[in-house]
Amino acid sequence: MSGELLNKITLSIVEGRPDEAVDLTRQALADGLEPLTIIDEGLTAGMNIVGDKFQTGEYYLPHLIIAASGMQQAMELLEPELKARQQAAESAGVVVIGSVAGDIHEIGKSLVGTMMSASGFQVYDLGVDVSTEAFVAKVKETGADILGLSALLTTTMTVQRQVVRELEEAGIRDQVKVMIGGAPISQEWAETIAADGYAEDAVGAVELAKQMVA
Ligand code: B12
Repeated sequence: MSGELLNKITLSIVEGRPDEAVDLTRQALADGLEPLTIIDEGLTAGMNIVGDKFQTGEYYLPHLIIAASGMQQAMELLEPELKARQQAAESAGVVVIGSVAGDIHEIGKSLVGTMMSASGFQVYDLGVDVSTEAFVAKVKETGADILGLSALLTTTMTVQRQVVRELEEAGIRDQVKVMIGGAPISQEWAETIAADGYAEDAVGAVELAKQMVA
């Protein structure tokens, strides 16, 4: 039963019906499905198919925009549920997060921020297309323990390296752990640019953040 509902959520994203994605998400929550299951096996599964279709030329930019709108509206229902389920410990640490300059993909970055905040971290989400200077300034201002850098494009991955270098030049590289993520990112890339860690998804990001402040 739940598999069928999750498939319907995936289809509503792939076929561009945002209102239906929201209605089905509401139904899935009412049926007792876990928010993370709905995100991973319903919504994100749909976004990945949309991305593949875009890559092969079957879909165009408007398809991506409509799919993103469906997922974002569904996330508005899911975020409070995610927060309610996490056992927020006493302040786990301070996190600054954002999508790097030139990158306007925000859904995954926001999900990582929400999960961290639900796990007790104090999160400063700077949004998307964040300049390198703004990241460095916010780390200085907040004395952040962790800086999270999201990049969804192969062209913006390199900006993650620029931020790491800028932290070095500002003399604060050893005061903050840099965590990177996004679809094209890998552990190997983290090592190449001397970041402190990489996580594939929001659950992994929280685990890594906990290890980083331990
Ligand atoms: C939705 C979408 C868009 C939307 C974004 C809307 C929004 N408000 O966010 C819009 C339409 C704006 C868009 C635009 C473009 N997009 Co786009 N987009 C996507 C799509 C379909 C889904 C992304 C998404 O939201 N996924 C769902 C979330 C939950 O997953 P996620 O983002 O990967 O995040 C998870 C992990 O990566 C990780 N994570 C993410 N951030 C971080 C940060 C940290 C610190 C950590 C630890 C982990 C972490 O955890 C997250 C949660 O689990 C992807 C395809 C794909 N499969 O990724 C293409 C994709 C990323 N886009 C692509 C492209 C090419 C573009 C455009 C250049 C298209 C164009 N011709 O204009 C523009 C670029 C705009 C820009 N300058 O940024 C390509 C990138 C190819 C490449 N390798 O560079 C992709 C891969 C599609 C494809 N297969 O071709 N896009």
